[in-house]
Amino acid sequence: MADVERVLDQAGLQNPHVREYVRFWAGVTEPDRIEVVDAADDDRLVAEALEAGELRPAGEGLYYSRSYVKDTARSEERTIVATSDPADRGVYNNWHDGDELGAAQLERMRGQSRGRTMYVVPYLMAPPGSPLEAYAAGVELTDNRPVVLHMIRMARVGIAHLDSLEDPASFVRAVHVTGDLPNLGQGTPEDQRYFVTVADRRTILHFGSSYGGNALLGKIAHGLRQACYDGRASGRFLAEQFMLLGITDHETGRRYHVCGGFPSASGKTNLAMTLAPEALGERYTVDFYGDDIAWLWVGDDGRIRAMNPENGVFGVAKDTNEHTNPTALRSIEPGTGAIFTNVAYNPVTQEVWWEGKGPRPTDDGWEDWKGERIADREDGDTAPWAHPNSRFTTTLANVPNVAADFEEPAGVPVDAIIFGGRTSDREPLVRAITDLAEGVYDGLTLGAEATFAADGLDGQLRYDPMSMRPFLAYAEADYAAHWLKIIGAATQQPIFAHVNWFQKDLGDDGDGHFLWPGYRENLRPLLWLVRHQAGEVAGRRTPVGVIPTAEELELVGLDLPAADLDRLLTIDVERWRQEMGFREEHLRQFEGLPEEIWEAHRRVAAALDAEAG
Ligand code: GTP
Ligand code: SPV
Ligand code: MN
Repeated sequence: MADVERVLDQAGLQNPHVREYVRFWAGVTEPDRIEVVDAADDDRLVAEALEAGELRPAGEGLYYSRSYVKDTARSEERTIVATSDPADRGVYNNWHDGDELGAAQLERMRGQSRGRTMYVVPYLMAPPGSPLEAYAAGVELTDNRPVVLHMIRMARVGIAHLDSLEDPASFVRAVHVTGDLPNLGQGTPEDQRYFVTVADRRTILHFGSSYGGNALLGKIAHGLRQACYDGRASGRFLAEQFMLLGITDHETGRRYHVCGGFPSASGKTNLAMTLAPEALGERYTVDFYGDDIAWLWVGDDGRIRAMNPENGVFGVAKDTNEHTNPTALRSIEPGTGAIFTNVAYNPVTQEVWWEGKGPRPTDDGWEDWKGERIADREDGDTAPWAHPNSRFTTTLANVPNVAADFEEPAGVPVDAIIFGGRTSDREPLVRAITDLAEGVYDGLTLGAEATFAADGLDGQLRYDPMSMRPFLAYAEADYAAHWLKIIGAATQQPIFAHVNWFQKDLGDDGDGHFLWPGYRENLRPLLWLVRHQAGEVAGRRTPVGVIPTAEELELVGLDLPAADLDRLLTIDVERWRQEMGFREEHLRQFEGLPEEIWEAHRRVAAALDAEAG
């Protein structure tokens, strides 16, 4: 067994609580070696990973990796939030008793790191100096080197982050054990995988994966699930699956900040990295703050402030190209240190490719995401070359439009909170909501099609409250109350809005095309929203919010069929009335939902009934 004390001494890791934690888990998982990681070790670790074949070269300072074929996305049914309080049982968090589950998980992990190295990865999920720093420190123990390389890109990594702990015992204990991936029965009744957050012990125990949110524990398990719990337990903040961006109007000199949640693989990265539409590019710029997580709190100025706790982007590769997201392509250019996972690879030319990147390459030698030579595949051209949930990993500093103040500890003031998702009918392009309870109600009733980011759920229509369904840590009714409390405490309330880039032409003779061109054009409805909030455009009042008139929407340089625009800015009252019944059923699941939310529901329903006459 590894000599824990010597390794920790050599690394200068003195925090006795961290030492005790490392010692304890090394005793459980029994690694052969222990190593303490700092971000400065990246070059050496990359070299070792290349040598070991865990990474392969994909251009200068670019790397390619594959995860095990049955380990390519988050597994929602294997993910559990456990506490000692049954009142934390929600509809979506798979609540279990923490003591019971923690003990079972420990047994599952026993001896499972034999023959491997345990990497000790101290990290911070916040810009240094953040008022929420007390909730941001963690130490991931992982027996997987590619996971370490991803953590170095996605979080701020180094033992220095442990020095500033006010309470030296207060760090998230995040243990990741890969397990014997080919023998875990993924997707069968004998499935061995469990991804557990024991939230009231600030302990995360993930076993049986090396991919994404299952394994990079700073990101989803700490940055969302644990922080969701801590935000409420402390009464101080919200942790949400939100993107965060800034808009500057160079004509007026005004600056706006918009954050918001769309379910996994539904456009957060694309929106936060977007460029202004070409015809508006002189006047507006968009700054990137974050694409997947935001923590929100009431600042000293009384406004809602937001920050991105992450240090990198774990972005969907599919359909990323010069038209849809040129900014993303710049952030993964040679020299950036980016890692591509589960895309197609050409070992001869060391290129990577994914569906929607551009024309399919014709050169010989390409391998699909599983490592099979395309030329040898039985399904030849029909099966995708890249996994639909294949991703790129790069640091925020590589994103060309990253905001100058992205590491500002005080965060940025939030002007607008938006919700959206893949909804092929009913939802208009944008509808603004000024009432707090109606805004929270809108988030709670976010209904959209699930995507390939969760195993086996692609295309299912489901409710996804605030886009947090897979990440909620406690009961939904309490979550709603916490939202009302935090946003309600602000002296200047952000405006809410629901947006939809995914409405389709589904009429009798419709061809199913997206009615809205999307991508960089998405700035147009956001501009309308911030102008509406400033009182510059009135919009048209509907039972479900205020929507733009065609004249108010900045459409210069956009050639949109009149019929499509009309549909994008119309409320189908009958379809909405039908939806209200589904919403009622959905909300009824949340026992003890604040009365304000039910009142908002009844107000919207009554307004729809009145409209229908
Ligand atoms: P996670 O990282 O999984 O939480 O997802 P995300 O919300 O950041 O998703 P992302 O921005 O990476 O988008 C995923 C997919 O949505 C990609 O395949 C995009 O091409 C597609 N997409 C994004 N924006 C638009 C849009 O405006 N219109 C259309 N039609 N597709 C879009
Ligand atoms: C998501 O699935 O919403 C992601 C990717 O952002 S993962 O980090 O794998 O959760
Ligand atoms: Mn996400």
